Amino acid sequence: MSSKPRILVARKIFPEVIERLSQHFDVESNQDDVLWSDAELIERLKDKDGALTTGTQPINAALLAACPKLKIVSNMTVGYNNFDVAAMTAAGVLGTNTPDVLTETTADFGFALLMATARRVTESEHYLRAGKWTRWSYDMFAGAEVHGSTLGILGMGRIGQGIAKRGAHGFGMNVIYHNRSRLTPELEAECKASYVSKEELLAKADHLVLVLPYTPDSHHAIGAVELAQMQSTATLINIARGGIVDDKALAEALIERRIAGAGLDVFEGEPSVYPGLLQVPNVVLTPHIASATVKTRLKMSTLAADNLIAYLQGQAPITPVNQPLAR
Ligand code: 8YV
Repeated sequence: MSSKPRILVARKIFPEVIERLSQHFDVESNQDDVLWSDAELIERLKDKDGALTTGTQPINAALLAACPKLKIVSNMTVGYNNFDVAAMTAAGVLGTNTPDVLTETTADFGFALLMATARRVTESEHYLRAGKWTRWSYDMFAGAEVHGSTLGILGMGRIGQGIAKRGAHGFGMNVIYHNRSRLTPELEAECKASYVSKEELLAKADHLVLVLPYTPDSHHAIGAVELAQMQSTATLINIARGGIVDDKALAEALIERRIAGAGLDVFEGEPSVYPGLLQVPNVVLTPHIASATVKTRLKMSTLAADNLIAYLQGQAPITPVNQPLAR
């Protein structure tokens, strides 16, 4: 029997990363990309020392109790709301994520979604594809201005700052933000961003981008009440997590044109999408692809692998999210 630590790779990833992991570990991988139930995941993980996960596998007290050998769960994501961090810490299990390597790529996509929403790119493409374009008219798909407008950012971590810089420096936007903690004066100057209350952010943003982590506190942070505080000409962009927006309230606001449009990369209960959103024309919908470039996904999976290799070889993890208690 091999003495290498045993790990599970829970979803299909780059073959070269599996190859690299195999040099260090006994690897059970899911290159067929089967979607396992929670019970199937536990069954495969119960004799493993580590796991590489992709953010959709819940790591909770029940799983931890059933997997006594587990030492590390390495998420190939920056957001780790699939982790019950307190339960992991108590069980002596390290969690790691993949910050930094996806910041610029995800900020690029936030901007792509903002521009597509403001300038009604998908709505007008659907019209063209349906053969409805027969003549020019002065107000055909007239949208909202991007350059020189007010960019609001809710959640001002690394990705929020990346979006702020694109808006301020690239498009001459007036950038306002709200966050649990205020940035340092140096960072505010770098991002050309001003701190405002959440109320002011909602009232003043022409384009409001959500980039905050999903926690019990941020559940439905944007619901009917908040949408009512936005301008009727404003757009809402969510590249953070489903569940931060109340999708039903948003669909109603879009139908009634209480806001002008929305760009959504994430959905509560994804990959299911609230049916009302599919019926609304003034919304751009993408299937959680903000970090999806080949280079960035390779960097994310490599960092996730490096965390496993370092920690299971007795070294410090590169990007830990907790400090597990001794077992
Ligand atoms: C992931 C993400 O691709 O990193 C994150 O937090 O949302 C994306 O980059 C996604 O979570 C995979 O499940």
